Amino acid sequence: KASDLDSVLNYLKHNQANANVKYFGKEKGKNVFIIHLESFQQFLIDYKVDGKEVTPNLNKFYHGKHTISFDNFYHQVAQGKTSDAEMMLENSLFGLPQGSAMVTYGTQNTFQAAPAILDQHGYTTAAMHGDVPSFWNRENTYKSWGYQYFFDSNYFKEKPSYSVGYGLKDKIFFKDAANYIQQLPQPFYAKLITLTNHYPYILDKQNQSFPATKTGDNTVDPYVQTAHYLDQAFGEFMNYLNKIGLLKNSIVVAYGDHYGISNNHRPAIAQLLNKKSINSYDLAQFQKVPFMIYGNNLKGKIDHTYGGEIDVLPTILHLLGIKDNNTIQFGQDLLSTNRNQIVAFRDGDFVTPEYTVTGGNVYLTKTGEKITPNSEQKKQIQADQNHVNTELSLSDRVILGDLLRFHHLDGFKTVDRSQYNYKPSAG
Ligand code: GP9
Ligand code: MN
Repeated sequence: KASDLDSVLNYLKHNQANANVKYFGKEKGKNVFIIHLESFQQFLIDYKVDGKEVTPNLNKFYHGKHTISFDNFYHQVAQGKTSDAEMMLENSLFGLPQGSAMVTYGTQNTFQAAPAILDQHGYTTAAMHGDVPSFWNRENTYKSWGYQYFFDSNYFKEKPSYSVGYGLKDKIFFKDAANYIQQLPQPFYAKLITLTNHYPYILDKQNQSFPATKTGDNTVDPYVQTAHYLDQAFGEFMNYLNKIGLLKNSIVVAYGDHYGISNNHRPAIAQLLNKKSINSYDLAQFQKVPFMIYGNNLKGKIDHTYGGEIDVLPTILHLLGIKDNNTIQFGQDLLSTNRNQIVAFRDGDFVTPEYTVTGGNVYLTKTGEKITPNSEQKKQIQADQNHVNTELSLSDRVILGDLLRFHHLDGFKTVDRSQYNYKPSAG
């Protein structure tokens, strides 16, 4: 019922971070690229194998003169993996504890998603991905989110040699996507979801230009090879954007959606990180993914704030100078100066600048030291835990109860799904 929304609104009233005046509207009117780096973890940044950088292009981007990069940014996905990341990034709502919210609720629910918000601010909106449109129920969910265009695998050239692992190779994907992008009226919001760096990290011989790691774990060792390939594809795409003059009037947001190496591979992870063994603190750290925003009005830096995927939407909207008109967002602008910096994992564990609470243990985040909290620490940790539990359960309530259908706003028009059709026209 409509009144269920009250507790959500009340919570958000007390948990929203102010925009930072230094950044609000700094990139107003720019095109927006969201580059979804499949299974890309933070540890890959500046990582070397045999003395060679795995991802030289992303490293350059990460450290760029006009890139704000975050080094305490965590993925927050559960079983919905990519789809959970998409849900958080574009709605600032958490995925569900089980299954995929896009699959179960994407077709029916009302949303206040990034594409719809930006559409209503004059943006053209498009999602691009080299997999079939039914995967994660994107073909329906994207309509509910207000995407004007969805260029799925039907829009990309097909040839057996163009595909590896899950689908279209990233280099071909970016090349073909560029053709569609050039036809989009500006300003546009374009999301490109990559694919090649996906478990089990298969790459054809001709594209293997990087040595595998040598942990002896077969599902881990080729990870750096597909990551290297993704990096090359990203580099080519950025060069192209620069060459055709699109880069200077765009912001480029690049992020890793979730881990590529799961917690089942502790011995291999230990070897990769050059550690004797791995505990649950290390595994929590290992859930960091890169989050980077390029914009030529931004002064590059590494920002150490603690945050995660839930925080992306308010961050981007504020950079674009868009007041969100009180759409429901559980995240906090990463550039705000009054953030709470409590990063919730979907299972209720969490990380703050002080404490990492995971698997029933408490660690000091800065040192990794395991502690038995004293009464004062206990109080703080309990308060943080309550915050995490509340935000997760309220976000779930929004999705499970389809509460956004009751949330009418002056500045936001509800999306009419029937207006969208992503089928390529015949011929
Ligand atoms: C499939 C791709 C992979 O289209 O996005 O999803 P994942 O397995 O990473 O959730
Ligand atoms: Mn994924």
